[in-house]
Amino acid sequence: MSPRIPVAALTAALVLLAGCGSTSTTSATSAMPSMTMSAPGSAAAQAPVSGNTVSIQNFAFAPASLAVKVGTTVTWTNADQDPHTVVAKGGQFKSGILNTGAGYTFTFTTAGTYDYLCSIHPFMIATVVVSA
Ligand code: CU1
Repeated sequence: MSPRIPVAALTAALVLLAGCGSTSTTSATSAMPSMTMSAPGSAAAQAPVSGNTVSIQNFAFAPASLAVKVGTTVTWTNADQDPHTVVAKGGQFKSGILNTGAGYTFTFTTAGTYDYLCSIHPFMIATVVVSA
């Protein structure tokens, strides 16, 4: 059994959303996706892919699990027509809103597993695995 996404993290993201956009307030409270994350092949279940770029496309991060060495600068690029963000669940990094074609970079200086999501679409989850 792999650990599931903490509901608290999703809730926090939804609360953040509600704070900056009144239109989503009602849906945020009524549409808690607590037990609906059983889609086949969740982000955590996929084998990490080596590289230093992540594409944001079709409301997903690709690869969903990226493997890098300490010191690697990872670049995310939004290839969708909709804006997205890149936000570490643990707070280690946080992009602004990335419109179509916009990018964000972060250099990983500490080994570890970094779960992140798009704060606009909290169902968009992915992981960067940083090794020494
Ligand atoms: Cu998004």
